[in-house]
Amino acid sequence: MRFTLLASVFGLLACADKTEDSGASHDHSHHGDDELPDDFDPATTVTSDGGTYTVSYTTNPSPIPESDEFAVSFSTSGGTIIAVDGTMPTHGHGMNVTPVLTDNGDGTYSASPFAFYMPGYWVIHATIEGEDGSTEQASFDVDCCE
Ligand SMILES: [Cu+2]
Repeated sequence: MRFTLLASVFGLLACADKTEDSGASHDHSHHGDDELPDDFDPATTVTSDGGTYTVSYTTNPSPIPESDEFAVSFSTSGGTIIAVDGTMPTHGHGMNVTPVLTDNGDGTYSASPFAFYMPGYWVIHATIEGEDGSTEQASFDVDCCE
C-alpha cells in the first residue's frame, strides 16, 4: 500500500515535469499513439511470462474511459490471481487508485476501481500464483484511450 502511494506520487511529479518540458506543443487529442512501444500488443488474452497460464481480461465499461474509473474482469486457465495493477511503464508510475481484487471462485476475478488518468501506453498487470507458491505475471498492453 505504501509503495503504491509513493509510486503514484512520483508518477504525478514525473508527469508534471513532462508537461512542463513539452510545453504548449503537447497535443492531448493525439491519444499518445507516438508513445506506444514497437512491440505493442493489444491482445486481451495472453500467456503468462513463465508460459504456464492463459489469462484474459475484459473491462466495464468498454472501451476504457480516460480518467474515469472502470472495472476489470480476469480469467485464468489455472493458478490463483493474487494481485492486479495498472502502470505506465515508460513514465514509471501507476494509478492513483488501488483496485480491490475479488475471487469469484470459478477461475474468474473482478477488480475495481482501475483508472487511467492520462492518455498513452498503459499496462494491466495480473500476478498468478501456482500451487507451489511460485508466481508468474500476465501483462496486457493498453492504448489509453480509444
Ligand atoms: Cu504517465
